Amino acid sequence: MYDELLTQLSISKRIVFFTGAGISAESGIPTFRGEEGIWQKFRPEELANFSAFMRNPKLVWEWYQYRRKIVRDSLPNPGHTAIVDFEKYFDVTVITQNVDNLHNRAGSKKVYELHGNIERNYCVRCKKRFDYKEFPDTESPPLCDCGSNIRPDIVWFGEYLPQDQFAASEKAAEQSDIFFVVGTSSIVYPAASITSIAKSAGSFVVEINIAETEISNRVNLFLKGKSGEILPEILNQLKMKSL
Ligand code: BJW
Ligand code: ZN
Repeated sequence: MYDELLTQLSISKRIVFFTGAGISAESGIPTFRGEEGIWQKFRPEELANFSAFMRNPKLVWEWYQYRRKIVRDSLPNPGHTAIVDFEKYFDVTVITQNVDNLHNRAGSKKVYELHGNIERNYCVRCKKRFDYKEFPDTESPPLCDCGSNIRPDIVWFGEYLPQDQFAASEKAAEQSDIFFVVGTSSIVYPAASITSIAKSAGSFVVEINIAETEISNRVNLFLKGKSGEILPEILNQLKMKSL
């Protein structure tokens, strides 16, 4: 069923999985856009930028506490675990836009986080870092010793991505033999530009998504369906081939 892909895999060493909210949808974590997306209920301009946080820290903090609860009650799904299993055959890098920490919890070894991690916080002024477990039930945003608000370690709109994570992602994309784009609408920049870097460097780009996106007509292979079903299936076929 995936003959072309299996042939490519047989001559590949370095594989990148570039993931978005869709890979965690089957873990019960809502995506951002689309009919079931969280932006249908909550307005990004009120919640996902620094001025909104400074205007109404309580509202934004509460929203993240609510999201943290969903994440903590979720488990990695077969899509996340298939990516871990690919490590048995390839040098695997995960570049994720997700903040849910599920790739790390699944056991992936090399994970670059482009948009932060909901499990972490830091002080808006002195940048001291805090784990969310330090304030599990706090409804209002806690204050740092320096007197300033502590915020979630999430990259909001208009903010720069962590430079070390972005630079390492660009390098991994350039060096990849196969670049999987999994469960992302590919509309948020600069993260989405990583796919173009891979493509320009000659990587074989495979998109896995339940629906066509901005980039579907530019990839080498588009596989329509759930990542939690397609990724384990690719892995199964790979195992059969290498037996
Ligand atoms: C499945 C599936 C299944 C479902 N299996 N598939 C115009 C105005 C304002 C800003 C801009 C602008 N033009 C460009 C910008 C910049 C902006 C941007 O890109 N905006 C676009 C939306 C237009 N970017 C930024 O602001 C970035 N920073 C920046 O540019 O800095 C430079 C700068 C500095 C100073 C001044 C100005 C510029 C930062 C972007 C940070 C994004 N942050 C968020 C987090 C929000 C907060 C939170 O989490 O609480 O990151 S936004 C949100 O989108 C989140 C995600 O990581 C990101 C990407 O979303 P993703 O993962 O693709 O999810 P969805 O929902 O879009 O798609 C899910 C997909 O899965 C769908 O395709 C489904 O079909 C699929 N799917 N189930 C497989 N089972
Ligand atoms: Zn501080």
